[in-house]
Amino acid sequence: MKNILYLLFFLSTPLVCQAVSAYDTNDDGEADKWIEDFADGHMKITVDSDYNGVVDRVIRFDSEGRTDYEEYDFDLDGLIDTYYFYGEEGLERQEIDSNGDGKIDIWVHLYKGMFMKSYERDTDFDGIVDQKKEYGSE
Ligand SMILES: [Ca+2]
Ligand SMILES: [Ca+2]
Ligand SMILES: [Ca+2]
Ligand SMILES: [Ca+2]
Repeated sequence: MKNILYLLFFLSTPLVCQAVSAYDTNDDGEADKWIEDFADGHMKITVDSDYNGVVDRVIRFDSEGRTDYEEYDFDLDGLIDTYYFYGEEGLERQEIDSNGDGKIDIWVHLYKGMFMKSYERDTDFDGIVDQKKEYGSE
């Protein structure tokens, strides 16, 4: 499921990037923050927050400046472990790799950007959801 979402994400992204700006925020001579402006007005910020040369944070903004996608490597092991997907009402879904094996094992669905609608978990990390909980949606 995660791969399909990813594919759609990239297919909906214009392939032509207008401009990339690289920044060296800690003055060590290596770029650690990149800002890309795309032809359709959206923007992407990529950050290497611990300056080890490996990107650990990506944030995308739509043409109106609203966040529409984020990914983080919170434990800085080089693998992205948390993804945020945004819709019209703000944050819609969070996907988490809680054991650092590179595979999502928690899916959280939200409404109105902050209320939990439901979640699914793969508690034994075999790739199959084994726990689901639904909350009220309104
Ligand atoms: Ca730097
Ligand atoms: Ca890093
Ligand atoms: Ca990680
Ligand atoms: Ca996992």
